[in-house]
Amino acid sequence: MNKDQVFKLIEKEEARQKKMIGLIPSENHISPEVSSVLSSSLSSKYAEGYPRRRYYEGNQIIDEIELLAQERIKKLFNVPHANVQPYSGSPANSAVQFALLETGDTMMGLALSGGGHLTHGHPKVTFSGKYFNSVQYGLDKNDRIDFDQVHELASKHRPKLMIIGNTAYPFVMDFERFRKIADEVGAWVLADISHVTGLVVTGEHPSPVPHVDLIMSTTHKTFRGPRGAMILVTQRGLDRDPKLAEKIDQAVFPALQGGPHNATTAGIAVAAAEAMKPEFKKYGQQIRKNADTLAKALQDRGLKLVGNGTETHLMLIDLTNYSKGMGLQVAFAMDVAGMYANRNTIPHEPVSPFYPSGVRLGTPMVTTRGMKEAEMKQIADWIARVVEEVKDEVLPSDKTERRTFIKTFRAKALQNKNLLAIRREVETMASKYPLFTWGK
Ligand code: DSN
Repeated sequence: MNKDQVFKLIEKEEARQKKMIGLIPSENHISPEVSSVLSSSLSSKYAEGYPRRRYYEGNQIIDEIELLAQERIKKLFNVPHANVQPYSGSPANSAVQFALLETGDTMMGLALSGGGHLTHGHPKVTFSGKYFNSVQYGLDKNDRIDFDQVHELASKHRPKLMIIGNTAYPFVMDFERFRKIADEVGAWVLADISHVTGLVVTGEHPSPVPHVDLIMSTTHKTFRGPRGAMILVTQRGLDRDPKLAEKIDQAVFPALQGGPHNATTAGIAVAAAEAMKPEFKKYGQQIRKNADTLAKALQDRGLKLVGNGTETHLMLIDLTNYSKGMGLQVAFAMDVAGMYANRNTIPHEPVSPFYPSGVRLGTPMVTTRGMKEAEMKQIADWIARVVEEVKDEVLPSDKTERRTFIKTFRAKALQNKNLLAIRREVETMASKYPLFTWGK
């Protein structure tokens, strides 16, 4: 039988990933073991409910798998309860909010413009901004979380839930300081550590466990597992409300979800076992070394970084010294040149999320492939050459002219000889690295 067209497309996608360099901080390459679990017969089973409390028969083995995933995650993070069923980060954050808040209750989160997430209360367009009274905090003049503002807003609005978490904040999160403020107003604290979970496991980022009630994390970023999420309840959270774990479980199922994705659950169990290995510790350390090296090399080449650097796996190039709204042009040109990243707003974004002024970069994927400091310097050099190539492509201030400008810019960039020359160099280097390695 001829292979379905989808398989040909998968081969193409794998080839694309191999010959390009992935710099999106929220992506990673999974191990062959996680990958094999994801395409197993576990996908063929319904398992609504929780282990030993299912609504379908035939779940004896699925129960063992889910219990194994729970046990490994609890051990890894040293928490008394883990729910591994959320389909992804946004449903998991909604489950926490659903478990703790009533419609109209007040919650606080880091604004998107400061590197927070949509589900942390972004107004108008998200459930968290629509159904709850959302108060958003931001960054100080050094682009760090503005704890004075957090304190002021918390005292004024007395939120029931305070979220500390990020998607584009390059610095370490001070959970202890956040907790102290939350305690003054009696708020629950949720840490969304999706981006830094792998770094928390390896000790490269402080753990939120002693300071928060709940932790939410996706499992596919620095944790390097399948696309999914988990909600952890800490001892502190359980001490405050012995029913907290039960409330979380009920919010995930039946309140918000149906049957869990069993193959993903198994993938989380495998990823947790991988994260316990000494090699994973080295992986976390190398992510950080690579991030520091990439950040410094970019700055040496004259590029400006938000907050002047990074303390994690990610960094944001601030392109406003060239012109406002340059993120799309640079991210597109990088893609033409063989390196994929994403355009991103910068703190106090002067244009808009669609035409932002920054590009977000991260080192989890390149580190998984086995690249080290020397390769980071080379990548920084290529990025600087890309920026140089497109820096005069200024976004029109007239909104109606923007679409035509972008269309013309894209067509030109695809033919740009210098970008295509960089692409050949990138491909030569990238093709020497497998997608996944345990490193040396
Ligand atoms: N989409 C994720 C990221 O790129 O950071 C967050 O949900």
